[in-house]
Amino acid sequence: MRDEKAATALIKKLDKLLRNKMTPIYKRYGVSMQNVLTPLMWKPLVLVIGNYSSGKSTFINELLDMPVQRTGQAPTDDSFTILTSPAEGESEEEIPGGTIVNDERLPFEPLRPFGEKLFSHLRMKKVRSPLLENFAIIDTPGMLDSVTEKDRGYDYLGVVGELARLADLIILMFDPHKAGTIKETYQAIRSTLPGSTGEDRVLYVLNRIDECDNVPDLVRAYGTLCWNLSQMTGRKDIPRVYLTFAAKEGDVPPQGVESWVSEREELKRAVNTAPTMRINHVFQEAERGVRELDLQAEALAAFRTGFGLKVQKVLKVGLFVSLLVFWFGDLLLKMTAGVPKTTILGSLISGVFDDRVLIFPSLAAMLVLALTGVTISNYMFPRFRKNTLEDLDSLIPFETAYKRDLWRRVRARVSGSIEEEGYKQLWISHSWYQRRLKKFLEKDIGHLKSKW
Ligand SMILES: Nc1nc2c(ncn2[C@@H]2O[C@H](COP(=O)(O)OP(=O)(O)OP(=O)(O)O)[C@@H](O)[C@H]2O)c(=O)[nH]1
Ligand SMILES: [Mg+2]
Repeated sequence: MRDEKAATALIKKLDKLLRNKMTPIYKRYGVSMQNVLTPLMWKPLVLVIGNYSSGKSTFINELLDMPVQRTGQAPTDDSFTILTSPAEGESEEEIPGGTIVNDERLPFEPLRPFGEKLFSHLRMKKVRSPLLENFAIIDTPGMLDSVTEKDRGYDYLGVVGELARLADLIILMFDPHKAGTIKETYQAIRSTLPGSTGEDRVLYVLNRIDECDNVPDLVRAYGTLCWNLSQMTGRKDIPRVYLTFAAKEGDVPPQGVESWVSEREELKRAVNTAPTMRINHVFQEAERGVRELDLQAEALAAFRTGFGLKVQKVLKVGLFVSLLVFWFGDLLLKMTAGVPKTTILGSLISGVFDDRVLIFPSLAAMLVLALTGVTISNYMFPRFRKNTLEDLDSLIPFETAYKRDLWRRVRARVSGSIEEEGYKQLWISHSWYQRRLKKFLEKDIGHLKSKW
């Protein structure tokens, strides 16, 4: 059954499953579950991003069929606006950024670290609209070029990245004037947009095509955009690009672009699929979170095994030397210093065994073993830790690009665990945790997914 009620019930189940089975493992690895749980909260999210004046707000107003957002030429809006419907009994209102990021019922807590400067550019508008009951839409300030981007006073791309992670559907809007001019910003966005797995959540739109002088002009703009997109996504294939324009009521579309009138409607229909996209997204996020943890466990397991192998070698030598010292140490001492009178071997050969001959060899052998231990903990381990940290990327093999992508996210966590709790990591059976995580992915999540 693929309706919204079923979707909500399934998401609740996933939330419960994650909390019940994953909490101890997240705790063990010192990772907050917030990242994996926040996308499960609240309602489906549609994020609209793109360069300034590309027509984002105009499109949203059209979608909602009311003039909610301000529109205008030149950069108009410098705020992130979350549009949603008021709950039953609530009235239409505007909520400031500071309140939004601190509201535990909303998934925007990850924006808190971006600080006051962002909060003054963040708000929620509760507007009565049937569409907004199904999902929330986030209108964003248009991208400027990468240089001016730095003047905003907060990390704009960081915020966009965080919202993109939360969003179930992302509309990336361009316009013909700027299809090729701000490549740098697009590239920066690339690193914040969801990894390759999330690209199906992005709808690419070339808007305002009515402003192209003629069809060749449009083809040129489309070509430029595609080229930039391929640079940005690293994909060889060209994603579908919706070619749209805002038709004013009663207006006859300019000659040449009539053939694309229906694309605007198609885009709107695609936006309406956000609630069903949400299920895929939510599962993707949950799986990714668990896979990240698995990768962290794999890396720490490799750290543990690598050190174990080194320790084994040194221990073997230490043990060998301590045996030598045990059997022959007293003999050597007798030959050089004249004491002790009776050696362990001499006592054995003579057949008159005296327990006291064991004292010196045992103490000496223990001293060698203790020295081996000190060498391992005071010299070998710090060195091994330092070398591992310096060459962290070769700790584990990366068979797939996906794994490398995940690694980028967990690298800092692994490095932190090794640096701060390196010793502790040696005593944890990471492979046991890995087995549990794999079982969770395959059995538990797999089973739940099959119900959709
Ligand atoms: N010709 C034409 N003009 C459009 C179209 N869409 C929007 N506009 C106009 O372009 C201007 C900018 O539109 P907005 O919707 O404010 O653009 P925006 O992307 O929200 O801009 P910022 O909020 O500043 O980033 C407005 O004057 C709109 O009326 C379109 O498809 N064709
Ligand atoms: Mg706008």
